[in-house]
Amino acid sequence: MATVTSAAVTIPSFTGLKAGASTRVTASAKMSASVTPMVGVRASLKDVGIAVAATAASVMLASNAMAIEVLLGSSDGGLAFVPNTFSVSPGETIIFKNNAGFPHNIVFDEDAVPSGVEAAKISMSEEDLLNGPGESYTVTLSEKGTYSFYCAPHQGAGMVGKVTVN
Ligand SMILES: [Cu+2]
Repeated sequence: MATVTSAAVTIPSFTGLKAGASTRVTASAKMSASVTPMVGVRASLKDVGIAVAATAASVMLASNAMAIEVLLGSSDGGLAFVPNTFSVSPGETIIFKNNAGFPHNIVFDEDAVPSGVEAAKISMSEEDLLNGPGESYTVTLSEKGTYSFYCAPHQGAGMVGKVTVN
């Protein structure tokens, strides 16, 4: 909610519109008594400005709230990430969630992440495991590019995946 308020307030066009409306009303009042309809028109324009600002804020919130859930272990017991290949936007939340066949973990391959990215910072430790049903590991990736990852206990069984940030 705090985000909505600050986003609406800092949109410059809204402030500009409001300032313009006050100036016009003052000038008209000096010229004639027919100022009332003018004020009405300006007031609705101001309302439109608020509506536009509010819409922009909700769109921003929606994109921040984007997340993808990746299941650890397929429901038929397969040792796999589901999905095992997917794309996200920079900063989108990726939630890896225990589904079946655990324990699992998520380790990014230091040889297959975009240059400058430290695989260790976005990975669980190789020894760290998600043991219980529904346990999860959440990560966000900001650098664009392709990242390979695997589950350390099941890498040999083919539990590997690839995410593209674009
Ligand atoms: Cu696994």
